[in-house]
Amino acid sequence: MNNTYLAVDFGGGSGRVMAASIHRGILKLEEIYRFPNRQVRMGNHIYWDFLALFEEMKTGIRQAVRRGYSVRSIGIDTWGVDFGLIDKEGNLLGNPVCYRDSRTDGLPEEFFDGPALSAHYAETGIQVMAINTLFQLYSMQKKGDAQLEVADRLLFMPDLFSYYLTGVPNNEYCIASTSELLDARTRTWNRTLIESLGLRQSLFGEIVMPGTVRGKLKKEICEELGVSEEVEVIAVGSHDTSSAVFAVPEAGKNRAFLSSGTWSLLGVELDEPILSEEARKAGFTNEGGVGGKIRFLQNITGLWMLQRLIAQWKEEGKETDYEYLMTTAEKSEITSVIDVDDKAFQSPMDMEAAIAGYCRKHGYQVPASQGECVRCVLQSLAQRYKQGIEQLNRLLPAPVEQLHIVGGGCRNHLLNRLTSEVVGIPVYAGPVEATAIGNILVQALAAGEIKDRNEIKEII
Ligand code: LFR
Repeated sequence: MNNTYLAVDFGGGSGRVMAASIHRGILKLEEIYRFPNRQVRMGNHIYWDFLALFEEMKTGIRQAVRRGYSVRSIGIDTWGVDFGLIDKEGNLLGNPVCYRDSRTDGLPEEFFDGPALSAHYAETGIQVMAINTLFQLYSMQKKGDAQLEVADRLLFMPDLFSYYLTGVPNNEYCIASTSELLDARTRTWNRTLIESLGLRQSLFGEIVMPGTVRGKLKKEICEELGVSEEVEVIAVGSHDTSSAVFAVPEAGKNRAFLSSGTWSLLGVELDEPILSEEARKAGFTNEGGVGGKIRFLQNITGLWMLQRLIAQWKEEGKETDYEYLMTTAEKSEITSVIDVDDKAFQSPMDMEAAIAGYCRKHGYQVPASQGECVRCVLQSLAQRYKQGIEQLNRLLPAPVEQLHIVGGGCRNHLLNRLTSEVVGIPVYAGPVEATAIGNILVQALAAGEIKDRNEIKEII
């Protein structure tokens, strides 16, 4: 199979390598390889296992080759904000730390006083969140982390994978925008902000736009993977959400997207950022999108809570069959609605206890069964989406008329139903593989195989 695009998509819970080709408006997509992405608690930190992930990516590419795919290009996307630092020789200085690590707790409050916050938002357009790169770097700087002293370049996760495939260090625009270190209007590094952090400007390199070439595969990588030396790594919307949003059909106006996975990203695509105080106060962020668009969205704690519950129940030897959990949740009559974005749910050791504790504290009915617990989480998410849409409607010139749910989470029929019951506008679900599709569309555009994303009529 000639002219295959490979999408390597790393999510917070798992990663996958997908192979795709396009023929007369039909996009054929095959999942080649899927692997877990585990967070490692070690010493005082939570890390990503970068080395294992890099090996898994190579395994996936090799398997695609073994299945007879002739690779044309590769696009890589990952979750946002996290990064690795490399030295002059290209050595990775330490495993990337996970954004759920507590090293940034309380730092936004320490870094900004009130008025500075508004000015900062007016420049970066990014919702201040402790997980963001800005605060991760601030925490390292405060502790005098030796890595910063010897670092030559900062590479976000997709940049890092791309670097070790090509040997070319660059920062892709969409992922860089999640750092809270870019200027939303000029779409380049906010050099003043970098200076105020006391960081060397040279850490932050060339910003490449989606659709451009990041680099060719290194010779030794080609040999290892069995691919031609002509294979290029293309800069896609390398923040997973930017790829997912790019896969949402464009037709029709006033359409909001909900990219549903570990996180729920709810918002709209705009041509220019909204940098007002109202937008900031409502918790909106202006992230960089493919094609120079802005993803104006809220970061909502998504299916993370459910993922943690299931992982925990598995360890405890309880029932974890998805259908069973959803059926019992459907029958459950608990009415408790929790604030899914509460800090208590960010990375508790025991998610079930965190939910019970929250309900007790607020005088809500405490879930007494697995079904009630799941129901409580899902209806809370649905309510949160409703609130997000109301907030969007207050900020946009015209109200949202449809909600388009994409990503793995759109397979959760109960959540879709609960959402459509409360939001009061038509809800459409799919595609599930939006991130991989968005990733591939950008590669196909770069190759000149399609002229715009609406050319794809069917996905198999
Ligand atoms: C989703 C996502 C979100 C981002 C979060 C943390 O996978 O990329 O967009 O806010 O992960 O990086």
